[in-house]
Amino acid sequence: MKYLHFNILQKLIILVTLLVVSFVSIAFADGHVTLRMSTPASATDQRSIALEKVFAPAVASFAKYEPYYNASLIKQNSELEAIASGDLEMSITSAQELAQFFPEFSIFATGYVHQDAAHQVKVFNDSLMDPFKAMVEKELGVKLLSIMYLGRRHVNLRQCKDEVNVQTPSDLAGINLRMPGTDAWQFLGKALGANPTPMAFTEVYTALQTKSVDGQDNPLPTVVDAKFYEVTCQIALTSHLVDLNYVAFSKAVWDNLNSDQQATVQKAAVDAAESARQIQLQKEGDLVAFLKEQGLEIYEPNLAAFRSHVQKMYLETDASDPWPDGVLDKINSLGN
Ligand code: KDO
Repeated sequence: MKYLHFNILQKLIILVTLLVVSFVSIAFADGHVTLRMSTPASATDQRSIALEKVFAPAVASFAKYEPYYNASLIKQNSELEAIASGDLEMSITSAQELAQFFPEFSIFATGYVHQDAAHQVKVFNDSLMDPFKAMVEKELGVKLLSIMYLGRRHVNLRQCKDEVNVQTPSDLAGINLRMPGTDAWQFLGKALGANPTPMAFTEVYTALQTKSVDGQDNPLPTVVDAKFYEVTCQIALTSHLVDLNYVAFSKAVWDNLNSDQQATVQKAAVDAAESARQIQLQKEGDLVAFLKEQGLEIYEPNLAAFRSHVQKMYLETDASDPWPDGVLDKINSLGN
């Protein structure tokens, strides 16, 4: 009997081939690819609803959409690694998460850069995004299919206005403001004048309730969806970040779809984002009244003071060093 002898390189090639073949065949069981989507968002968040109602039915002839909410499959900020290693097919990711791998992405996570939902879409569809998208695809194996609108983030505190009256960044001195746990988020918290505390989204309600933080920042629809209004007293409408998430999709899965299926996935992601954006915008307008009825104090601080302080913090420190030349001007030129 003859035995086959392989050198280390040949063994590695065989192992990688086996892994890829088994991954692809698992992912394509029953002729349908399974698209596991993990997010810290709840099932009632508009982005989750749009993906279920718009994305999933559009791809149903060849893909089974399998959502996991409240970070129940993959913890917040680890989704991109999970897609890269084949443990996940989809996520709703942030520029702050991408900045962990590619510091240039922090430009899209910077306070007072995006002006509104329409500006975000223009920026995402402009050729300025091409090198950013190509880098993520090549180096992480993740495709950014569309841009979702999370909303304008505001400062939401446990303390009432008679205790903390937020007019300028100096009023946030010493305030323990929960921010998500990546560098780009923490820097934004500092730029607002607060003392940022890193924490996963799923822990925020309890942290507010037990007073282990003073506040958090999120758009109004999130404040309502996560019921933060039950454990806070005021919202200062700082609008410090017109927040976005990208629909992230596995490149390995994409490459195994035919061109019609790819076009269907692409369109479904854009349509889902558009549907969620319209509802989110409507909610942002409507929810002020609801939150006031719940007893929250809602007011606009000195926005010029916040904007100039935040912009100065980015431009006058090394936070803006990774931004490629000319991109900020290009983003600004696409706004009003
Ligand atoms: C949050 O952790 O505050 C945040 O709003 C950050 C977003 O990028 C996004 O991850 C979001 O949480 C989750 O989708 C939950 O809404």
